[in-house]
Amino acid sequence: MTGETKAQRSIPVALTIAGSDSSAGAGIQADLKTFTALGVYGLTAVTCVVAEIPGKVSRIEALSPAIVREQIEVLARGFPIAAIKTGLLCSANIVRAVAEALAEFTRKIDIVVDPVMIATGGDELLEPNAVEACEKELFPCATLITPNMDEAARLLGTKIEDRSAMEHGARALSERYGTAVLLKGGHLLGANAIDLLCAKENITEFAAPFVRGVTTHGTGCTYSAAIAAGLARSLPLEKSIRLAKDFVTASIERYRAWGDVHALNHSPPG
Ligand code: PXL
Repeated sequence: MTGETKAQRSIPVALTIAGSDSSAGAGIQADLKTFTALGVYGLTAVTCVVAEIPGKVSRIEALSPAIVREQIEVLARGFPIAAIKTGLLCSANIVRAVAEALAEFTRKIDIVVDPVMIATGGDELLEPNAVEACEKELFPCATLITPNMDEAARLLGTKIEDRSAMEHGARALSERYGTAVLLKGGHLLGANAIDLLCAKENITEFAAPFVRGVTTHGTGCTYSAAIAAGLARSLPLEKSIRLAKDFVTASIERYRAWGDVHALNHSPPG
């Protein structure tokens, strides 16, 4: 027995609904490591299993929509879930099952939707007809959606090539889906990785030095999980994003390497 009090035992709970990445840099593995590092107890609802090594997806197998939904429903009955994130949902039927299961949480707890479509290595992860299901059924449940530039371009149907287009894009997506949008700029603007939050028509910028020469995947998963961890700890949205951005930047800077194989390092901050 440790000397922990009851209050110290009951840490905030966050749920990730995402795919399994066998290489453990992205997906539910990244989410769980992130939740743990940031002082949150992580629950998982697995949507699919991806056999991969960094940079190369070998095979994806989806689970049935029924088992995805059941994981969420039993967890919701058993735990005081304080925030949820979604990652790779794989198929339109899984998107619909998740949206149905999340309906009871909408506007009651924070839901961060990372609209994962394509892996960093370029492999398609989401079935094309699932994008429409996300737009119609899932995004309306979200507190925040976190597209990268490729995902935003796919949703908007136009390329985003400079900062003013980023701002325009973030506003357009926020208005269209009635939710806050964090548009992740990646290396678009040179030395800094700049993300723009559009929330209630206000734009806020989040910047960090762009870390070069590291071939990692899973930064998007880690970022959205870290935001959900902040929200689960009752931090405001902007503060959650700031801390999450610092955590992702540190995870890249402290990357693990085995020869040419690199992976994010999700150790606790500090
Ligand atoms: O980084 C996107 C991503 C999300 N989720 C899973 C993945 C990947 C990338 O490979 O495997 C499960």
